[in-house]
Amino acid sequence: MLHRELETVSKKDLEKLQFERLKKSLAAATKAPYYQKLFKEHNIHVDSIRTLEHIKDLPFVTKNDLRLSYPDGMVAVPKSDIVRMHASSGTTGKSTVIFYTMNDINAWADLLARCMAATGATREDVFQNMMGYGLFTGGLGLHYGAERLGCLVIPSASGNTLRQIQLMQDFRTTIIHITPSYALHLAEEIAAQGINPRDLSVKKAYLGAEPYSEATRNKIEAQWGMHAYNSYGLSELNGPGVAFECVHRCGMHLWEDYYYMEIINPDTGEVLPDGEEGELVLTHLNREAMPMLRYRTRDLTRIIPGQCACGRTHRRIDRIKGRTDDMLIVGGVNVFPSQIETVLMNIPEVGNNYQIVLDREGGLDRIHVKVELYSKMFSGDIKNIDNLKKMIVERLRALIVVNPRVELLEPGSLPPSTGKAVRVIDNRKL
Ligand code: DLL
Repeated sequence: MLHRELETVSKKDLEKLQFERLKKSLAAATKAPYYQKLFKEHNIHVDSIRTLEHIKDLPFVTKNDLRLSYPDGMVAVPKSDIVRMHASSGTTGKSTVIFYTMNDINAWADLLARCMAATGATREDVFQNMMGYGLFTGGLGLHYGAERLGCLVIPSASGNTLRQIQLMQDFRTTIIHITPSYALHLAEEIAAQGINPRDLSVKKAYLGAEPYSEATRNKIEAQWGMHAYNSYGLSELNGPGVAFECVHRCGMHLWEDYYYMEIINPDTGEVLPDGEEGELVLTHLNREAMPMLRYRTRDLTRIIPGQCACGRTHRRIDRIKGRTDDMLIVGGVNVFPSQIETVLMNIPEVGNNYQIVLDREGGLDRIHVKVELYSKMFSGDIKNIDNLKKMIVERLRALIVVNPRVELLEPGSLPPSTGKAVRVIDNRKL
């Protein structure tokens, strides 16, 4: 089926296609050691999944399962069929690693070309990709999609602000792919160069990889004089391209021929009806190397009832409202407070209390870690404190990638916990 037919497929035909593809995903999963063990433990026979509804009989998969099956416990194809890997942002070492066959890469590129076309992008567009290239899925994911659509792709990656501006001016960029926080920062930098971002040729921005509000979208659109489209995805489910806004920009079409979606009550696991807010759970319907079955995204959203004016039948999800775990996204990088805690608590000089403060300065996210030390540390040499600070910064940076500001404090400086400790103070106005 062509994309247009697939995008406007009837509910009945979609469900038929989903079920055919689900059976393939299940058959593929039985080749992966992780699922073999899981199915055995839960006494699941994939043949007993005889309708889409039966998907509820499968247990959920979590990020922790991926970590435990590191590096390749979820791989369902011979190693020689794998052509690429990516990894979830933020963590180093044993993070969540994702593998792709050539068919997976091609299907993903097709999907991203579909997303871009839904926003009105064409082969006439100049696409400047300001997302990180490398293990992060944001850069290469859209890169291949934009090429497939026939755009001129500028793989400028993130950072190097002055060069970004130069490229936008010299090659008359029409679409940018960027995190919302970098879009805010870049607009300020452009203005600082005496240029009005509205005078550039940028007409569209694809914003994603981190949470942001409708107010932030409005601000970015006003600063740049363009339309901004919300883009959602996660590494475990390929990366970007899971859900994308069309020209109507009223919720993101979740591509239901690629992903089977459920919204669950995060506490009970019960599947909720359209319209109710809960946690998004996704199942791959056409993945060879590493099919995810009922993956708990931890992202909170709802299915927007009703059909979109564009005529696409794939249901839309609302802007992500938050997460059911404590993962923070700092400048597009995923950070778990528990990782910071582990680093701190492995340092003997560190006392009992610490606090993580997040701020947004000039559009950029800053992470500030306040750490109480044991009192004996303050009676000694100031040089020791400096060295300790350097060591904490280095250890944190090695783990969470982003550059933290570390402040060492005397015991009792931070408000003592009177119940559930408030470890994270997020001052960013997302
Ligand atoms: O952020 C993939 C991506 C790249 C999406 C580029 C869009 C654009 P991860 O690093 O695995 O993958 O982080 C995934 O980021 O579970 C959400 O919590 C959050 N997230 C992604 N897009 C949005 C969005 C990429 N549009 C995690 N709104 C997800 C809110 C988002 N949160």
